[in-house]
Amino acid sequence: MQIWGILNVTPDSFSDGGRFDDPQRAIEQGLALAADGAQVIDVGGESTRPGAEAVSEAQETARVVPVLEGLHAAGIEADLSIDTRHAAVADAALRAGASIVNDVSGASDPAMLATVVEHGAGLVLMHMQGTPGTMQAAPTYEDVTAEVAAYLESRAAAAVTAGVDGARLWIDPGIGFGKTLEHNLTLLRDLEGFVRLGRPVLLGASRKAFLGTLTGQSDPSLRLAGSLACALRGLESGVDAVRVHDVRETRDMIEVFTQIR
Ligand code: PMM
Repeated sequence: MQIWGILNVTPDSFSDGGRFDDPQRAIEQGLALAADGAQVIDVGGESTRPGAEAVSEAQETARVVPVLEGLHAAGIEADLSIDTRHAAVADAALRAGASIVNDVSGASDPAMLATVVEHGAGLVLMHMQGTPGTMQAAPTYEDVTAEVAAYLESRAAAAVTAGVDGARLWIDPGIGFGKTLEHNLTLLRDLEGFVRLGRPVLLGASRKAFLGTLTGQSDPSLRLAGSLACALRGLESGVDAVRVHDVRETRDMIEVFTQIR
């Protein structure tokens, strides 16, 4: 199972907002995540937490490009991913050294799939109900697992039709994006169903709010244990990668569990 390290270059992400909004510090953090064992560094310039401030595409691009260029110039061994919903940002990021687009909106920008194809990039399609501003208001599903899986299959089919390389096309159930606590737990319980869809699966649960609900830890940086429980569940279910803040701890957990097994 791969580890994708999270590098948010935003002033307001829920867990690490403001820590890496200086490009030099962000580059150092990206290199540290890679040294700790991340195979992919996922760079994001727009916070998607509920109620986050809107940023223009120009601002988002200006945040991520120097960091991607710096990591690339430093000869980082990890692959670089750009976490964006905007094709113009993805295009600039792919020119700056990224090779994967991580799109929490399932490639909703009409130009996104063509941009990914033009660069021969990898693509993550994530499920979200609603938009970041409204998604946690009242998430509803008849059958969350079936609906999320059907959405991901239809978006993946559209991506393949557009010419995206099927071997580099990831799906992600989108823990916390338009989901109640019960929806998140159901999706985590049903991960094998996503693995059976036959595409690489990425799981992102690190430090998310539902872990605070379950443990009483309101400070995201104190949600490591809950995050590791989710990563272990991902490992057990056969997902291909976990997207995490705490790379070294996750790597150690995977190493120990793998040796036991
Ligand atoms: N979660 C966040 C941002 N981007 N991308 C994918 N593919 N999956 C996720 O679960 C996901 C994501 C929100 O978390 P952050 O603010 O810590 O980056």
